[in-house]
Amino acid sequence: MSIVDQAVSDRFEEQGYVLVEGVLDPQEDIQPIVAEYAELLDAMVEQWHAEGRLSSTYREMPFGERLTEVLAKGMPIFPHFDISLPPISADATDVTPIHCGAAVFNCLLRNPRLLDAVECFIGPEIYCNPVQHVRIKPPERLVPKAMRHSLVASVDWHQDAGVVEEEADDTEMLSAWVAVTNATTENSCMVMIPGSHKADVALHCHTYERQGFAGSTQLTIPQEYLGPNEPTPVPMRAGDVLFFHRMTMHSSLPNVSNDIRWSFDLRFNPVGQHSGRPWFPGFVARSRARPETELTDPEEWAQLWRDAQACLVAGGTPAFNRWKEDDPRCA
Ligand SMILES: O=C(O)CCC(=O)C(=O)O
Ligand SMILES: [Fe+2]
Repeated sequence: MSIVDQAVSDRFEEQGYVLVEGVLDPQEDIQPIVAEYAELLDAMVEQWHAEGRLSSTYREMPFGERLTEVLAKGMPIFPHFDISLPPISADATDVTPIHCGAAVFNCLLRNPRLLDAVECFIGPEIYCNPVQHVRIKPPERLVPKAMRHSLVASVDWHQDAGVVEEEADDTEMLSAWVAVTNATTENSCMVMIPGSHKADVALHCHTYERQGFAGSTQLTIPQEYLGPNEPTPVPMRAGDVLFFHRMTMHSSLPNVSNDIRWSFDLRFNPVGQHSGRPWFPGFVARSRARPETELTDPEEWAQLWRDAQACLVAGGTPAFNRWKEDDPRCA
């Protein structure tokens, strides 16, 4: 029986989100991804140490502590970790880093168990939408204030439809939030507003108290637009996936624990629909009708991002932001 049965899809329809337990296998799926990031962190730390920017390599520390230590020292590790370019493409230069690793591609984006579940929600023609991030959140108190952006610290109320272009409002974009570590109310789990997906795109305002990624503002739904339903935290175990609708209002809690919280948020939509960030490359992750269109090579995926980057750098900035900074409703 599929892990997404009728009860699971009914819950998704009703609440706008549903937790599916044990989608990823700790050994087969999660371990290679963790190893790939450990290698990447190691390479960056060695480089910064060799350049004299770090006084130690912290080689003896476990991954989470080492990452936290390096961040606390002000090293900008997150652009090297993320699996997308910065959302505000003006920030992309020809040296903007991005992580397009084989383990991320094979064990996550094209993970057959994950795609089986995705197929139950959006059907068998599955496009891997390029709006995707890794978020490894250290204990918030240990992160320098200037670095507490949305990949590192808590995230305020928004809908995923609100952070992509308007042309994707009708795209059946499914968000898949994958827990690499356990996520708890102490370490920054997600908080969802049940039923909020039944409304339209709500007003999002630029907030200056919280940072988006790479110098952008964070987009936030003002309190009075959140509706009457009680926000519900969703604790998860490593390997679980939280699926949610593009209109579901959600946020995440601050990490007040002593350890990192690690997730990937991915998005999938039926092939042929607008991605919402057309200057970024998605790919066909599964097609039952035309299997020959599936992208199967992680190197090709990496090349798509390099090509997109070159294009952005050469062509200037696509005007991306549906929310005006001077919207009078946000005053
Ligand atoms: O992981 C987080 O803190 C927020 C993630 C999020 O907003 C999303 O997955 O759409
Ligand atoms: Fe989101």
